[in-house]
Amino acid sequence: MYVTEFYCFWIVLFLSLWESSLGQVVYSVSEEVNKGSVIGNIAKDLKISAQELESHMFQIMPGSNAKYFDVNVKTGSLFVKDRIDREELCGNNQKCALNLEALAQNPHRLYRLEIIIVDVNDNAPFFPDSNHIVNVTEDANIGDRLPLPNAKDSDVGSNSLKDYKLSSNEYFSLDVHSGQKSLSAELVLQKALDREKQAVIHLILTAIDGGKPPKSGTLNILWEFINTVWFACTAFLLSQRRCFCTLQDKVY
Ligand SMILES: [Ca+2]
Ligand SMILES: [Ca+2]
Ligand SMILES: [Ca+2]
Repeated sequence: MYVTEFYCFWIVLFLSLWESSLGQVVYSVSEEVNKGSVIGNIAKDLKISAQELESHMFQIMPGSNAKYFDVNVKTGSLFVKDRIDREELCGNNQKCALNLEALAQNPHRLYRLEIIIVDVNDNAPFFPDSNHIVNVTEDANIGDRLPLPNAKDSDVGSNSLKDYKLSSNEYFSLDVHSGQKSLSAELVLQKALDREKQAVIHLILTAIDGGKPPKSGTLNILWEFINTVWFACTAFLLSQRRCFCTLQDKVY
């Protein structure tokens, strides 16, 4: 049978059987389970015997989701036959459900199955870049805020990004904001900066998800001071195409 004829056969059969479909059976299975994992016993749930499954040539109908599941007609077990990656199938959608049709013949019966894919915490939060360099003058005021890059987490619900933590330091506190779809963080200056005392400040921002156990990702934040005189001279150079200054800190 040619491929097009094969699919036409199934489409016609599907349409003719739609009215005789027998409700829907709902299962759930965690993503990333091993191939061969049993989701449920379809014979028991459809209230038919395993022997009838075999004699009525019970089978999962072809379709985009059929590659993930199969039925053992000798036992009635509905099992996983390919890797199920919730993130690939459903992205950020909170609900992830795959629909299947199963067919028994002589007499023809169509069964609809819904398989809910349960998220597992298989992704750690991550930042787009692992390093973040901040250039700042030491004239920054206490209370000044600096937004930080947002972390992302491909999981959903409680397995997604839940909090940020900042490494212990004497200059900055962390202010975390919860939006509808994202969690962001800002550094807030708590103590006057002094380049002579500490030329470089290295902080680590950790993004943590709500999984059990939680996963995390880190961002290295490096503060580098811009000399205020050099900063002013650079501006002058750009506008006047000339600059006469020395690189002395805080000289006006
Ligand atoms: Ca996954
Ligand atoms: Ca996660
Ligand atoms: Ca996941």
